[in-house]
Amino acid sequence: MRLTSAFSILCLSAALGTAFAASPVHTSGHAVTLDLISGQGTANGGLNFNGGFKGSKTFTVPLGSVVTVNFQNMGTLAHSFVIRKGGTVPTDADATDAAFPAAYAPMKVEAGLKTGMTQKVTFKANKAGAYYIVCGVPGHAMGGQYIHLVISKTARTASFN
Ligand SMILES: [Cu+2]
Repeated sequence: MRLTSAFSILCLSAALGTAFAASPVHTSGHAVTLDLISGQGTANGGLNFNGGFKGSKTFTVPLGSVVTVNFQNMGTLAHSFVIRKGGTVPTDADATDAAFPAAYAPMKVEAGLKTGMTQKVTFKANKAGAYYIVCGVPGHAMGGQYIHLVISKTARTASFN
């Protein structure tokens, strides 16, 4: 019973934390949502995801998660995203680079989404490893618009750091 109570308090704290800190990740069983925001603020001249660029931020999700990406472009330029395999620093990305079916947006990755537009995609994170989230608008990856995504065998909840 004590464990159950502690867990309830943790969950309440997590819920409150989400409300106040606007965490971009949420985990509910195997379902994970990532609020991926391009052009959030002026970091790297707007060529960023959630304020991160050149790999300075990392989303982590548990292996086996069904990941829904709520993508929103808050920047002044058009942006897109592709989840592609980690390794060599990405210099570009298009839909054919996607590491999982549907792990990109919009359909015309190179054109991107205009300011204020949103798109939701869902994919199954069924291969553990290191990935990049990269903007596919020409020049943006070269300019540093990429962050990390880790699909983890050990993580129990999604996180953003
Ligand atoms: Cu971009």
